[in-house]
Amino acid sequence: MRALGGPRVTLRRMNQTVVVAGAVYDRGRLLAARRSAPPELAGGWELPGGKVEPGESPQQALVRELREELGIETEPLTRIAGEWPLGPGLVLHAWTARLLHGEARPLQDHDALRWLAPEEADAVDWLPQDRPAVAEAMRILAAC
Ligand code: 523
Repeated sequence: MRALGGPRVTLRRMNQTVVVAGAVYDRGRLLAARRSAPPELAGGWELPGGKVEPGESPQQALVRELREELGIETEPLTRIAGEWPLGPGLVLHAWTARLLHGEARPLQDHDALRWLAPEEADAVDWLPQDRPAVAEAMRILAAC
C-alpha cells in the first residue's frame, strides 16, 4: 500500500495530471511564450511548462520542460497559490523560477518569446487559463 502524501498522491490526485508552468524572471522581467500548437491554442501566450511525468516532482518537471522547450537552465523558487482546470484530467499549477543561464529560444511548441516588465503585463494576449498566475507573477515582480 502506498503511503499517503507520496508524490503520486499529490500530483495525480483524483487521476488529474498536473501541468506545471514557470513564471521565469530575469533582470526584472517575466518570460512570455507564444504557443505554436495545438491549433486551438496557437497564437496564445503562456507561462511555458508542461506535464509532470510520473516519478517527477513539479520542480523537476519545470526544469526539464524549460530546458527542452527553451534551452534555458532555471531554478524553481515558489509555487504561486491556486490551481486552474485545463479540461478533463488536467490542472494547471504555476511556480516562479529564476533564470540561471542560457538565452531563451523557441525550440519546441512556441514561435515567439518576450521578456515583459510589470507595466507590460497586458502587452500580449495571454491564454485565459494563465491570466491569474500571470497577474500574481507580475505582482511579485513589481514588489521586488
Ligand atoms: N497549458 C496551458 N497553459 C500553460 C501550459 C504550460 C500548458 O493552458 N501555461 C495547457 C496546454 C495543453 C496542456 O496544458 O492543453 C499541456 O501542456 P503542454 O502541451 O505544454 O504539455 P507537454 O509539453 O507536457 O505536453 P505533451 O506534448 O503531451 O508532452
